[in-house]
Amino acid sequence: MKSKLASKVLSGDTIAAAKLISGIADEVPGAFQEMSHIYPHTGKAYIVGVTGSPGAGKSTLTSNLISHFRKEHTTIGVIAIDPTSAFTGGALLGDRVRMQQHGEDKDVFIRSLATRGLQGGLAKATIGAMHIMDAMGKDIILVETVGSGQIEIDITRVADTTLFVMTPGAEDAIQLMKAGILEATDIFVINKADREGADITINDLQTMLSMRSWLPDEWHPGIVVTEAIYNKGTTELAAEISRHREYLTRTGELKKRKQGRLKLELMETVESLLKDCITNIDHGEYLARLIDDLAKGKTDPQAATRQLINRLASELAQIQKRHKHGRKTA
Ligand SMILES: Nc1nc2c(ncn2[C@@H]2O[C@H](COP(=O)(O)OP(=O)(O)O)[C@@H](O)[C@H]2O)c(=O)[nH]1
Ligand SMILES: [Mg+2]
Repeated sequence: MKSKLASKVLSGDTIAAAKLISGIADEVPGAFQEMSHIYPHTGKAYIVGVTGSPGAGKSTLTSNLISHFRKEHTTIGVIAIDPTSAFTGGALLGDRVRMQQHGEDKDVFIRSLATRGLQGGLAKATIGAMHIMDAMGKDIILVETVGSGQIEIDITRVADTTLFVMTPGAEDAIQLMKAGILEATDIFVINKADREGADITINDLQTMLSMRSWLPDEWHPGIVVTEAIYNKGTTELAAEISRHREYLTRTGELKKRKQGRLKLELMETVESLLKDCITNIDHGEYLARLIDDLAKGKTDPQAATRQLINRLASELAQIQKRHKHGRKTA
């Protein structure tokens, strides 16, 4: 039983990989154990986040990028977490024909994660899917998400290169600034340039970027103009991604981003473990009592926290004991 799924994944079995990703999304305990066999094989893939409003053309661009990278024999993983175009009835990424073509390519592995019903599991499932595709040997992993706080995973904190896809007239300057998109984006894509107003959008964006102050050697986000439905601008976009990748490598920033990603994952794992542990003490009664005491003014959040930490320490010690015991008997 142990690591059966993981070894299948490592040998390139996509059905096993899909099963493991679902296992993580559903928080099946065995899935996390399988993951420990996956981790040693990770750390090589390059992560590209494709963000932007629904309908901006993220999926079409993603599909174009897949075709482009495949010509260079680069192997690809795709994780789609766009709730509006998540895969329904066999239509992947809203582009049935082209995606079906990629679907037959064994070097392209596409996985859609529906946001519905996943909640707590989404960030874990996304990171897990990334590790799995990485361990399967995918060179580049494209993660499509609506981004900017609409769902719980902030891809800009996870990706090596973050693309923000906008369309003429859709996003105004203030919105970009308010959402912090300007700082979080490595490459701006102005898609649907066949539509009116692309020039204005490019101008606005350039003005905004020129108002920012830059640190020496800081990356200046590129602007790439595309018409994804006509596959125009794909080569330029791929070139800009490579230019950013070279920049990250040259400056040592790539290593920092990877470490940031690991830190985020570690901290989130710790946080969810501790929260689970706290809510499970005495089947939830301990926490309920503590909240009751707070409500009655018998304690305050600081004192309650100290009390909680003491109790947590003994709970964790027991978990550790059980874990060690479990290991010996396994
Ligand atoms: N006019 C025009 N339409 C486009 C372009 N790129 C994508 N679309 C269309 O915009 C719609 C949304 O595209 P999609 O890739 O699903 O967007 P997503 O929701 O961001 O993934 C689809 O009907 C596409 O055919 C483009 O460059 N020009
Ligand atoms: Mg989409």
